[in-house]
Amino acid sequence: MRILKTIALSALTVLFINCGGGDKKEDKKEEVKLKTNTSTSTKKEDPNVTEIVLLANDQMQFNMKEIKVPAGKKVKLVLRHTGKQPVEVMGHNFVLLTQGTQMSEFAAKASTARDNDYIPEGTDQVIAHTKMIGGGQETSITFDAPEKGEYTFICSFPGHYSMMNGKFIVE
Ligand SMILES: [Cu+2]
Repeated sequence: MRILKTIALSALTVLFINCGGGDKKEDKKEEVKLKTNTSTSTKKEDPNVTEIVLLANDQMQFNMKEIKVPAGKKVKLVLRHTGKQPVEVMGHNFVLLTQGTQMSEFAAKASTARDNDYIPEGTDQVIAHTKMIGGGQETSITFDAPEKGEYTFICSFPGHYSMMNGKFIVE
């Protein structure tokens, strides 16, 4: 009897261990499934939205000097700060200016608007802008592409616009 019990117990133990192992495998499968789902959902593109990913770094640089988007559609602009510096030191944003706006004049006004995220209060010279972000952060805005033409985008953090500017072309 005692031997039988021991055998039964060890059989149970083996079963238990097997089950444990099996569960772990299941977990891994779940993880993979989740990852696959995420990637498929990001691939689902809205044909009416043009997505732009703009990078900014600790060297006061955007990775694009020119952004082209089609007219008559929405633009989703994702701004990603790939640096490490905090927002107070190396903050970046994306500000799209109306045509005819003097970049340097606007930047001078913006640099005094610290309490308003460096956007001049009540301005009519901004088509769209993101919030100011620091290293490792990401933000996005979605807006209607303005009418066909050439526009200027800048980062309005004090002292950044001369290096951080580019053309935004709607065609
Ligand atoms: Cu900046």
